[in-house]
Amino acid sequence: MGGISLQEELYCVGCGAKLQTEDSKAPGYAPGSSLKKENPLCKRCFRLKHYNEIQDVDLSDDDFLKMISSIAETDSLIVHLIDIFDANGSMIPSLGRLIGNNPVILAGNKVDLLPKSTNHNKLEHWLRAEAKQQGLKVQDVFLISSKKGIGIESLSEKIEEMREGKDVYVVGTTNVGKSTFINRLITDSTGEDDIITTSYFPGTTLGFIEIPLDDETALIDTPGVINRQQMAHYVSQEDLKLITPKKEIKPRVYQLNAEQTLFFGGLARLDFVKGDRQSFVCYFANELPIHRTKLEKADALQEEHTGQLLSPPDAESLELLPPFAASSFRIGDERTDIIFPGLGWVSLTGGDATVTVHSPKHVRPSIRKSLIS
Ligand SMILES: Nc1nc2c(ncn2[C@@H]2O[C@H](COP(=O)(O)OP(=O)(O)OP(=O)(O)O)[C@@H](O)[C@H]2O)c(=O)[nH]1
Ligand SMILES: [Mg+2]
Repeated sequence: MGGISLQEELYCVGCGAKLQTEDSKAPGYAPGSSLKKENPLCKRCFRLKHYNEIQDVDLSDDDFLKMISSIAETDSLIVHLIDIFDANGSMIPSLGRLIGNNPVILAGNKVDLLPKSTNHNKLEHWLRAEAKQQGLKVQDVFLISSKKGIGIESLSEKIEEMREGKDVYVVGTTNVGKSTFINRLITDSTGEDDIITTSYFPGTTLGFIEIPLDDETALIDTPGVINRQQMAHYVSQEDLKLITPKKEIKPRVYQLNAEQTLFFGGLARLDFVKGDRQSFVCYFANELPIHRTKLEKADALQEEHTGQLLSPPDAESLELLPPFAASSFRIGDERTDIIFPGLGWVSLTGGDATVTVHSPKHVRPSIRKSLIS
């Protein structure tokens, strides 16, 4: 017997893929029996939810972009979610092309990961300035934690005020927490937990998922935009788990003299080339090992020990990682953060310093005024 022919189209509540019973490798596959359930889940979501196991799907970056760019035709409100831990990597400068002239609220998610000493006002200002610099027009900026429920209430109120009875699309780069955010709103209003599938793997959501707001309008989860500059695409699943902070980051402080080097696992390296002895305060997942060495030994160490003493990367990541490129920064008196996208940042306490960052070619480092008060 062939697959069940469906009277009405059914979509997976976990990922938004159209459910089908024919091709077990394609998105939305579910055994016929599960389609009779109230909230049917595809096999991929089932396995993700229960075994934390990801099945690759045959959808390209372009397929997702095409889907998302249909938002340009709508009259709606956009919530552009970014991951404040990877703000540069998760902001979408070309958002306008995807969503047309619809108004945008920018929400920086995952604030629960920041150390207590972070100045939220400074961070908000920085996000505003960064958005402007990237040519992104936003009406308002919020800092939230979808996981811990921080800032959700004021953002919801703003959404309600600004949507003027229209649909709301939550868009963003993959993995910023769009689905977790919507789950949080569902939990707050209905008490039901974890309706939509979320995971630390990029590319979890595969289609639009509509959550009704009232009889006519909906809150819509969307698949993530894929940004090939994100570290997440160049490391194994195991390493991704390790470099993704899970709890509030505990800053690690190193007093460095010039001509010393810090390795962040073997995924990035910071050379203190020139300048006065000063503190280098490191904000990375607490599990990511940091090694200090002399600059003159750094090349050899990197050459010989990446993947062993300097790990992550594990063997699988070593195959995925692009070659390293070097960027130099001259830092003045002001407290400055050197950002390693997708990994974290290092805050320099001030005083002249010349540093060189070595990191995977497509994952470009940058600097900003320090966020610590
Ligand atoms: N610490 C922390 N982690 C979060 C937060 N929100 C989401 N996450 C985690 O970020 C990862 C990605 O979350 P998702 O909700 O699946 O992200 P998404 O944007 O829907 O991802 P795609 O569907 O792949 O585009 C998961 O491991 C979440 O647990 C948050 O506020 N704080
Ligand atoms: Mg999602």
